[in-house]
Amino acid sequence: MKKGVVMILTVIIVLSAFTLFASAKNLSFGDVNEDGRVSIKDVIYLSQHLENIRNLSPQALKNADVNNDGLVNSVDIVLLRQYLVANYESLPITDYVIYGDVNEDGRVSIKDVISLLQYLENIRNLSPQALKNADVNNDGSVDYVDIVLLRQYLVSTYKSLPITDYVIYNDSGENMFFSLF
Ligand SMILES: [Ca+2]
Ligand SMILES: [Ca+2]
Ligand SMILES: [Ca+2]
Repeated sequence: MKKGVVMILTVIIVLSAFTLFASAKNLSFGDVNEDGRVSIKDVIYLSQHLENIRNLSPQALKNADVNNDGLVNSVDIVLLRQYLVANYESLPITDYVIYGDVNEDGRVSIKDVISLLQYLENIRNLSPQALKNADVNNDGSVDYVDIVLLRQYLVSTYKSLPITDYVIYNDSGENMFFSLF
């Protein structure tokens, strides 16, 4: 090989190695406190940021978007916690379900029952992620059975989600849901 060609190849290889390094640095999902690790400290930093008691650098904000959806919010905290207890193997986490979190605020509350009711009554649309979360019994469809089970979960009839072992003595769950109120 000619010396000139070798030189050009060397430059290309060095440059591509540098690019790899640079992009690796940009993809530090979960490393909110920028210490090069993903740990409980990152959950704390992210919580503090969302409570407006800590500012994050632009890089830290990118790292904090654990599900890579362009938003930094409570959902990222939920997923970061789950990652730390080894429910997920890698970051970012783009394929996930937070059962019951229909309004996508990272919590399961009465607000989710309301969002689901509005969806079932055709007065509100749900995102694809919200629809996954809304399938509380994990049967592939979002209907009144899910809202009955979600309501029961909130009054502690069930301890965890999804609820796959249950009995509802009504075909659709619709009458049962309205009888709960
Ligand atoms: Ca996010
Ligand atoms: Ca919620
Ligand atoms: Ca369902």
